[in-house]
Amino acid sequence: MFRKILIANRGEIALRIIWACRELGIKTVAVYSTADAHSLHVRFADEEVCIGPPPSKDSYLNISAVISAAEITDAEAIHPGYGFLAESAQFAEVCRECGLTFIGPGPDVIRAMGDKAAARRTMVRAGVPTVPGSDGIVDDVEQGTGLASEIGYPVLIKASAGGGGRGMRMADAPEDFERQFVAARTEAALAFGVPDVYVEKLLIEPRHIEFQVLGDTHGNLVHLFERECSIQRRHQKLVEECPSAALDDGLRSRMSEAALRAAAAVRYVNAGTVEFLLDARGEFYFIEMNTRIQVEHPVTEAVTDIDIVKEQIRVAAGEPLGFTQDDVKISGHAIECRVNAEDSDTLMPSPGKITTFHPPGGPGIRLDTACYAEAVIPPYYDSLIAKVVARGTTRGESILRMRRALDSFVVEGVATNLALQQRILADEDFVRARISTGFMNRFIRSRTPVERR
Ligand code: MV4
Repeated sequence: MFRKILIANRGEIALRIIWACRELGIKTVAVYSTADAHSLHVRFADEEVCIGPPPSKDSYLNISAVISAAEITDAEAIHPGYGFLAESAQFAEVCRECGLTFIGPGPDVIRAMGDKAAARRTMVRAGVPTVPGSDGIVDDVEQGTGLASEIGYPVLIKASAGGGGRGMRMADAPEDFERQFVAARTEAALAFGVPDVYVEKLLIEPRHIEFQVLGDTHGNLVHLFERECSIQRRHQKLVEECPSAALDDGLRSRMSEAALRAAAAVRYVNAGTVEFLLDARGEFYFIEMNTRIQVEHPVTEAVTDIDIVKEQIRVAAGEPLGFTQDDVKISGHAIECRVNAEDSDTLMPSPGKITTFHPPGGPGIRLDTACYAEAVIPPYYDSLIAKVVARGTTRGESILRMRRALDSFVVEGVATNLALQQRILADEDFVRARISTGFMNRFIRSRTPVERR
């Protein structure tokens, strides 16, 4: 096992990784930008290294600064958390060249799944259902319109280097295709440095269902069931739950089998997430695989009692998984609400100093946060204040616990989306689990400015 790990991240996920290291008896090194000098991840790590000024590109994204910090502190491994360098194949490669263990899959796997068009091809060949669409990238308008007519409009044109909803354009009809195709390529070149796009049939208001997988270096691969992540706004997830009310045992086992086949196709090692869209007819399709720990991993931990971050560290150290597929059972139900420093109505970010911070607690509540009274939410990074996770015996009980927890969560000094989360938890369609990726649009639009005050 590792003696010392450097955590190349900040905020609640850096703290989450520190707690896992503590329980494993591993020393920790925090890195921080000057904006985070007073952050809790810095206070709770055994050592800390300042790696630069506030902008991410000069600190948390600065590969040489992070590697230097690992070298001067004699760390053996680096946990990247989520975001920042977590899905940088180049960073994973540099770690390897410097004799540091990157806690995640190898650079080849990160690259293979980061190229979304190539990932689609890999999954088609592995027999994993994908959305009807192109076999790899589409180079020219003629090829694109030909394909789009075959699969039928509307279609989505997606950036191959994108993912998570970044760089998508819809074409409604043939006369729309060229304009959207050119726009998608231009935006992709600008945003990702690569113009490549691929085409998929647009599914109407699907559900977003993802499967957590874990692989070790001994060839063991397991899944930890699904997360329902359909409640999103501008591709930012707001509420996640496990299990999904949309899956019965038959569909769950077919989807988990597809998730394992997807991971096995690239000999996946460490924690990963296989994303599917599920349409109203109950058909599911692979869309992307994420090669990192995800923000919403606690809902899976709450119902499986498996510490995913500890398992990530164990398998990165070459140990076999501590359990088999048969050992993994869902017990009860869990919901996560992301509490952000953003206005409930305008959804505008609201960085600043937190003046009052009364965290929720009590039976069935887990709070993942790096905030405290007097903490500052800097404007440079994401606006996550806390993840509130409610576990209950049933979905109904976790909803009741979540409402109670949100009620008792007091954050002053910055605007928060707590009121929006309360409205979602009180929504009749949400309570009846009638949700899809269209939920938030309808939800926001259905409120008049007067109601919103
Ligand atoms: C889609 C889709 C409909 N059809 N692909 C957005 C995030 C990225 N991972 C994929 N996304 C979508 N891909 C096809 N062929 C709809 C979305 C989508 C979406 C997906 C999951 C959760 C929320 C979403 C919101 C809008 C669009």
